[in-house]
Amino acid sequence: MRIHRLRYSPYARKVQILAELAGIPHTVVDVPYGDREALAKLTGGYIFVPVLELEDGAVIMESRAICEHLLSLGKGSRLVPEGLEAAAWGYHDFVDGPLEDILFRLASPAIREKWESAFERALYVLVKERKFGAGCVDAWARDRDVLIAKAKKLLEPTLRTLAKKPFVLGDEPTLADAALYGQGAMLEEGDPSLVSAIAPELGAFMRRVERAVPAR
Ligand SMILES: N[C@@H](CCC(=O)N[C@@H](CS)C(=O)NCC(=O)O)C(=O)O
Repeated sequence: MRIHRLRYSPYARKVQILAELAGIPHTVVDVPYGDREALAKLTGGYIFVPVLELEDGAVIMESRAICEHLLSLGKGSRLVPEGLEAAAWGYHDFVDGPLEDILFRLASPAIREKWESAFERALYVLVKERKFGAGCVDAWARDRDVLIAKAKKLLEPTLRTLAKKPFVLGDEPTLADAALYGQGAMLEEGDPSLVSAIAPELGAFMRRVERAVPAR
């Protein structure tokens, strides 16, 4: 099984940590941002990440569908405990929706600077500006403090839970933690100081999730 990803993608990092937490053997393929020829050939034209490539050559696109597949394998089912389905998927959807909507804006100016080539930086900005309007990445850089305040507000209940429990739904990691981890990984990929600017506890949570990955 191969997970095709961009390092900064919160959805890709979510499915990667989910596979790791579930103990599902896999290889990570880093897609060059400016050259997605192989990915397009593999998928028949879909050039977003993550993409999960199965042993038989089948591909699964869309991170939610990839999570569903991973959860159906091996120890995956433990990551959505019986009776907590609504909480686990509901939190997952909150993270991938409203939370991501704030955090990707916060991370984007720093991620732009991380691309190696001028072409990749330009492509990254083009993709964002086509959707959010001219100058949006620069505007998000200026709005950093406002975005951090919004992120703090959205994460307030999560942080209250994490002050009492190691993971979002209690004592063991679940799909909910994988989703939140993916967002933290995106922020750290851009600028690690963003995580502590939102809350130092978030960084501690990230390391706790990594330590929860079973040894191979
Ligand atoms: N709904 C999709 C979203 C996938 C998506 O938007 N991926 C982004 C990275 S987070 C991407 O591939 N962007 C490519 C680009 O910016 O050109 C999922 O959950 O997998």
